[in-house]
Amino acid sequence: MTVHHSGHHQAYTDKLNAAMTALQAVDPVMAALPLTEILQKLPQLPANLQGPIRNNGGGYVNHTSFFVDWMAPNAGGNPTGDLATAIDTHFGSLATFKTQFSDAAATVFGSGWAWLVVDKTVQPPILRVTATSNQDTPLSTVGVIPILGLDVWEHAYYLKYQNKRVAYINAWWNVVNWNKVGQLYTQALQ
Ligand code: MN3
Repeated sequence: MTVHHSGHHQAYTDKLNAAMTALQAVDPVMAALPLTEILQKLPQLPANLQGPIRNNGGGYVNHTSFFVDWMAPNAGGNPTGDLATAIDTHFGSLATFKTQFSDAAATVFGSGWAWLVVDKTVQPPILRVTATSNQDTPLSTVGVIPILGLDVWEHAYYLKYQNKRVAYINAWWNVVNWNKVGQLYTQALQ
């Protein structure tokens, strides 16, 4: 976790800051928007900055949420309240959801993420599992709000789990901070 945070996450942050400085110089109006909005307007950015902001901006937002919100010591267990009800409604059961999510994480080819998102592009909103490649983020789609994500880049697990991604995924369920995920679920619906 220390290497992941102070090494990999920091590198995305530093490179994003450099790209934002470059954007500020050519399009200060765009550069003043929240990062999520900038990621939703990638095609409007200067061509030379689209890749750096997509990769490092995505890396920044994915890791910021991932580290700060979604894991906690002595966590795990089961979701409660409205989130638990919603998982049962949209997936049938918690076990089915966990299987779908774990499968999505295990089958990302190369580097990427698995996600539980609130999809507000349909009404009423639904919960669904999805995956992204590299540092692409669900937040780049207007109306799609990730409330839980799992980093399956090898940099997330190679020190402890070597090539055993599935063992890492299975262990990760023991540190999921369901209280926070429940709060994000409630916020996403507002
Ligand atoms: Mn990572």
